[in-house]
Amino acid sequence: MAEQTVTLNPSESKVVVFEATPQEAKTYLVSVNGLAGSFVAKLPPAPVVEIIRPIGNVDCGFHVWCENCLIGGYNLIDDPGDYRSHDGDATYIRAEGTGRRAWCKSFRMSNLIESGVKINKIVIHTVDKGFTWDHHTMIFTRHNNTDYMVDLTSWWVGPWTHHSLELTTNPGTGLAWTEAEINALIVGLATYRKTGGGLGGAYTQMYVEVNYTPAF
Ligand SMILES: [Ca+2]
Repeated sequence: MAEQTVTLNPSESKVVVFEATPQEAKTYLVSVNGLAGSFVAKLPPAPVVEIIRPIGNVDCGFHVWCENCLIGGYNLIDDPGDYRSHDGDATYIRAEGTGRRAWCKSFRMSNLIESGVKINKIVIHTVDKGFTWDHHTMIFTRHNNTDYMVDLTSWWVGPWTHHSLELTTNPGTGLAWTEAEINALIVGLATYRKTGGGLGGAYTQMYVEVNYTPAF
């Protein structure tokens, strides 16, 4: 047990410091020569994953060319749950038209429920489909009006398929995401289509998992 002897003259005071390194998360009682007090040792909070979803359409930086976007857009890809519970062909957006063309569509996302958090990473999830024509699965995040695009596939055709993009930093800053950036997050989907008319790439669901550490 730590011990310090302090001698005081009348009207004199001194600060006495004892250091303690708690080994467990609990309340520790402190007694100094009959003076009782306490302190609480807490574990650091565990990371939490919160899902945010599209809540609005935002103009895209390049050619918008999109079936269904005019009648909704974001609410066609806000299917609840995760990528295993998407609604498939029920609601989706897709590239349309003829010829080899690029297409994109971007969305504002909901805010985090909790505040005062430290963002560890985000993972953007999408479920998309290559119809009769090949497409590329591309996801971008926007920062200061610039879109930072990541092409996740080469040309492909296939059924509804889960793709995701993990970002530990904001590509626009090269730094960890801030809470303000997440609450103003704009995420986009894009595709190329190889050639011809008919059905191109389609998206039925998109959401973002935000991994953060709550305030201590
Ligand atoms: Ca859908």
